[in-house]
Amino acid sequence: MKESLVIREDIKIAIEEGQPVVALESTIISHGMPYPQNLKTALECEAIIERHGAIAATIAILEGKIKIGLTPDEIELIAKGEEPVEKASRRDIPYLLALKKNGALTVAATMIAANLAGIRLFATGGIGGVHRGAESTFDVSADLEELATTNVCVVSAGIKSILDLPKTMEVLETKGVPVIGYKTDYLPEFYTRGNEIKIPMRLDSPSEIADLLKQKWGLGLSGGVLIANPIPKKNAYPKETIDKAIHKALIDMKNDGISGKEQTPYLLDRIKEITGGESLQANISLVYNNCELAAKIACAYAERV
Ligand code: PSU
Ligand code: MN
Repeated sequence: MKESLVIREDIKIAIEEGQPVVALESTIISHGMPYPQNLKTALECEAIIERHGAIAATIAILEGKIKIGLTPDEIELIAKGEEPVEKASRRDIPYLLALKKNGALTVAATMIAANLAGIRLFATGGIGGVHRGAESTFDVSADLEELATTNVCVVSAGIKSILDLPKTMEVLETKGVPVIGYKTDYLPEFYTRGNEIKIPMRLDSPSEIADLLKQKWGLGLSGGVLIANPIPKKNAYPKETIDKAIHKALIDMKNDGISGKEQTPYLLDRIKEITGGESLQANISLVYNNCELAAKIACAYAERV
């Protein structure tokens, strides 16, 4: 129902005129980072996108409406978490709309909302994927299914390294999702640049990526594209240290009996504590880097439409 979708006026005009627009998610604000760093990061993401010539559209569900383009006050509401804001993926959208609740949207849900509005580019941190131990828990993020079906290009620092990266790559291959290494032959591993898992496709410029998107969707090959953009060298975390922190966080999670959609927020928070806050700085830096690239791709794509 279109009345559930509320697009900010300037964004609506930009989409109609084919100007570059980049979507931003809200789970990363509410469940991915602590206050007040989350608020500062969310606002800076918008500023980076605008400095690179595109319009930023942060997306969430507020009082039962899917809002494309939040105001700074609305971003603050999500960042503070004083009012209940649920982490929402595809399955949660109708429930939140029917009950007029608030929801912070995951990668999967943001792709759905962006696609409904006609936005093709989306910047995030790292996507969800196949959790370690999924062979017994069956815990596979709905982000993968969404990438298989919804026509949005997701600019990420790869798959969050708390997950099982080789299994996630296998699922993406099965589902026909192009995973593109940006200026790299190896899969970026979120907090680190990655040098172990070969990535099958590499592109070196925003305009090449825009060409790929045009080809894919022009042919009617539906589904998303995942851009894997390594964290900037100066902010990359030492691989051994982060691996140890992830290992410890996974053990703590088991001991604390955390399961389902609580897992990712728990792990990100625990890793932040174990690393004395340094993982958060890395996370913020990679998100900024993705916003910049997404804006550049959006501009190149807009020239081709
Ligand atoms: N990237 C980040 N931090 C995050 C996320 C991505 O840097 O918190 C969020 C995204 O919203 C992604 C979600 O969709 O984590 C994955 O959750 P799950 O594994 O429960 O599907
Ligand atoms: Mn899950």
